Amino acid sequence: MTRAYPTRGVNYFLMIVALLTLGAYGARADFIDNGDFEAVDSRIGATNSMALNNLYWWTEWWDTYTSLPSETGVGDSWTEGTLANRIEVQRRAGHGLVVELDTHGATGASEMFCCYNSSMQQTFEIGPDDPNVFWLAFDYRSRLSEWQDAFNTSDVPDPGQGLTTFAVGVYLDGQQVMVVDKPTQEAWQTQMSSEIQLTAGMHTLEFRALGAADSYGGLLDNISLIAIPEPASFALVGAGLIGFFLLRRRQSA
Ligand SMILES: [Ca+2]
Ligand SMILES: [Ca+2]
Ligand SMILES: [Ca+2]
Repeated sequence: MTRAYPTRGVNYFLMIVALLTLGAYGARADFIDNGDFEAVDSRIGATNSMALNNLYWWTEWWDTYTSLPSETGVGDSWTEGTLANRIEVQRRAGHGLVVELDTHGATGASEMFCCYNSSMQQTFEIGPDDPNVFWLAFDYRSRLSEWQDAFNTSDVPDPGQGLTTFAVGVYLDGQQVMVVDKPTQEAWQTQMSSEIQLTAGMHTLEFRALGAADSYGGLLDNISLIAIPEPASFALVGAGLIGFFLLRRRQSA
């Protein structure tokens, strides 16, 4: 009989933490849909006529699309943003599908259709009971080596002259909140915004290619908008943890 009590204590504790976590995150941890671009279907690309679910090294590993599917198939998909001109999807080692917004244009891969700084956006809703403070996080890397191979130079493009060709701008409701421009960052690196305040209602997150439009840009993956738990929730979890360990110490003593 005495052995049953600690086990039940642990279960109650886990249940309380789960409820607090759900409460803190408004029942979902991420407000962006298909941020890793792994939701695919048979839609056909505009440049290489490749189905999105058939981008592989042994076929054609990239194409451009006017929109990308959502995970559920309804709502919250990525669509062309204010700059339009297609969303370029590529398959990259270790990251599956990723996006590069310095894209080729419509049908035909000839130079006259290359290149456009394009953009993509997603509209999402913050509910009345959701948190209002967020971090935006996403993975980024540049294509410096590939750019150097293509242009037969060891230079970093546009050194010290504003933005390089690998720059990406991030906009919330049309306002720029981040610019990432790291030409020598060729290993994937997670970028993190400072705290972002968002009121309840509809919002638009947009990514745009900046710098020169030359088909080489910044690669993007794993975009997420993470709710920051409110201090009260942290305090409750902390109090629960302290109570739990005090209980355990007393029982083991
Ligand atoms: Ca991915
Ligand atoms: Ca570029
Ligand atoms: Ca490109």
